[in-house]
Amino acid sequence: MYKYFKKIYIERPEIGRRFVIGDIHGCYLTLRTLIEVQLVLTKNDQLFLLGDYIDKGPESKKTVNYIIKLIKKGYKIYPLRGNHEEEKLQIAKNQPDILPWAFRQAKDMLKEGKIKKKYFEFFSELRYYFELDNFFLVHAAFNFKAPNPFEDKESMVWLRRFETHPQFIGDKIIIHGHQPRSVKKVLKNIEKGKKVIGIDCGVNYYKEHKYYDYKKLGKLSALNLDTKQLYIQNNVEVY
Ligand SMILES: [Mn+2]
Repeated sequence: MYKYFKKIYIERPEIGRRFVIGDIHGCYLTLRTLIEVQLVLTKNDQLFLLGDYIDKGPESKKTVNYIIKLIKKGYKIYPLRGNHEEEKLQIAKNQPDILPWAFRQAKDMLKEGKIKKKYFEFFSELRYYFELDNFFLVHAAFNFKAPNPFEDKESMVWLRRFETHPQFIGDKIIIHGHQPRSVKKVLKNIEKGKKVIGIDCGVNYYKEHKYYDYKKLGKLSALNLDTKQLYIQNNVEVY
């Protein structure tokens, strides 16, 4: 169904721009605002998504439907797999009886206790990483201790490590999500020319939280890979 997901190496578009958006976590209105108002995405552009489309925020199903709809309309969308999608597939395979619990924040993505076909197929076809001319894109990180980091799928969705490895990566910059950080920190890393750049600005951490400083988070960001401009969208969800 989503055949072009099969490609790992994605060539630069002829005339369009290239954007990457980090963890969306059910923030459908925020995503739409970022894409339609700020980026004003066109069908010439490429848009890479770093995974974690569901949970935490209010609109998991709408978020995934929106992504699928953009793809069907002919937008060049390249979605990666996050740990939240990976986890749901694993549960469907190994412990289907706990699916209602796993989807407690996205109940309408289930039908009779199973993941609806549309979403099961979409999750199943998500790639773990993309390679571009100057970049590697991944949800979490690469495990450079593995014999072949590109085959260590679990690490690509779960690992929390921020390092590069010229032997595997060469000069390319790794762009990832998975761990929220402040806009200030993201901008600093871009400016310093860091080889690993996390762009998850914790869109759901917009109010007091045990671990995260919500005053610095609660944003969804998009990075233009070529100009390095960072677009910041505040959380606009209705909870
Ligand atoms: Mn994650």
